[in-house]
Amino acid sequence: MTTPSRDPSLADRDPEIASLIRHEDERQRDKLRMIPSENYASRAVLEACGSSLSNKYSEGYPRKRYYEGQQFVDSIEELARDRIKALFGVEHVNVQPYSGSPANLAVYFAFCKPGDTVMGLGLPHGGHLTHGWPVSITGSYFKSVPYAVRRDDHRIDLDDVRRLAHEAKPRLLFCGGTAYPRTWDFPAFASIAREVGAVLVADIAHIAGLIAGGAHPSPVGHADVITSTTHKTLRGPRGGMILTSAQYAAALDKAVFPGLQGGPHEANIAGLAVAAKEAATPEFRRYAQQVVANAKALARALSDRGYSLVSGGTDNHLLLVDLTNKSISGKVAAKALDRAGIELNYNTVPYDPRKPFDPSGVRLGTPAITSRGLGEAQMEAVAHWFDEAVKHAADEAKLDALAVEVKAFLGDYPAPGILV
Ligand code: DSN
Repeated sequence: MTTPSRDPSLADRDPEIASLIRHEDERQRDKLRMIPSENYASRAVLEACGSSLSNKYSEGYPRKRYYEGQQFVDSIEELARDRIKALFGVEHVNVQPYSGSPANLAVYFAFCKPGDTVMGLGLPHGGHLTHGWPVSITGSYFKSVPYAVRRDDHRIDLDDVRRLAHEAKPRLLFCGGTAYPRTWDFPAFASIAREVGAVLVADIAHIAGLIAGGAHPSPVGHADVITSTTHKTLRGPRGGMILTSAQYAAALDKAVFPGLQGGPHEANIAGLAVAAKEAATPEFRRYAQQVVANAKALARALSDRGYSLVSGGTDNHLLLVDLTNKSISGKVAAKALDRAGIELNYNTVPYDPRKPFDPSGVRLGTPAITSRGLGEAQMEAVAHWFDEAVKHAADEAKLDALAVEVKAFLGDYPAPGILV
């Protein structure tokens, strides 16, 4: 269909890109999307992100901008801030970070000088690059003292965190990660941070939606600063945010702008406002609980099929499967699973003898499939397809047949925001 104006539609202007986006829509419709950091944003969120707000510069903060024309942008950013503040129960929020990594960098800029010591869960144990891992700027410009999970049960050893913190006296202590399937003990981290005079930063990127929905304890009242992305379990647009108390508000705002960034992406901030409104509903609370219930059901179903789960299971939305006993590498399994219609990522497991580019494990989670309405009863089928794909990883015809089954099954579970 053509747009009757001098401003053609995407399909008319650039059929190549329009077609690639349509294929991506279909891919997201037809697959079990199980990368635990991904989700489906609602149609309402996506509409806000694709709006005229993308045309607007608004350097500064609401009512204190460096450009004119902020009559509506100011109200949008204020709504986003107010809704996030109410959702998490915090005094201050900055919704301008472009994503989680810039949000974390702003925290370094607000509190540290190059060379200061920082502590976070090591990347191979489930932490994040920006918590001081050597290949990141945070591990190059700061002295990083990572902590680990225990070898036997894969849980964070808080006695060891305390011992390391007393030795290293970090300026920042990070808790939170990308591949830790267990509950974060925020009060315990807060007491360690207090003992050594560190600023406690809770990076809740993966679990923000679970916290908003009451399915994971909140760091509010324990962490000095909370950073997050907005597009994972929270189901917002791509973006980042920093939550804190009035005490640190000015320093963190200054670190984001003008410290690190110029103009904020107001279209995504509008999308975040919409997501925060959605996340304040009883329906979202049920969603968050269901994400965890599904992950636990899937953990049981995979364990029953002989899969070895890091830490023995999950308390949250994600599972880390060590495939060593199945004699297949994480990368080979991930590629076979993708062909079979199950999208996840290969991942190191703690103390992995293999290299990160071809590690021993895969990481998967339930946020996106729960957004489509799958429940605990459907996790048996998901585990069955997972198992079949791993067992027949070298059989392309079998993998293709599984993908057909997965697609047919998903026909009963419409994907939010996907209009094809
Ligand atoms: N890329 C994110 C994840 O997949 O967990 C972390 O930044």
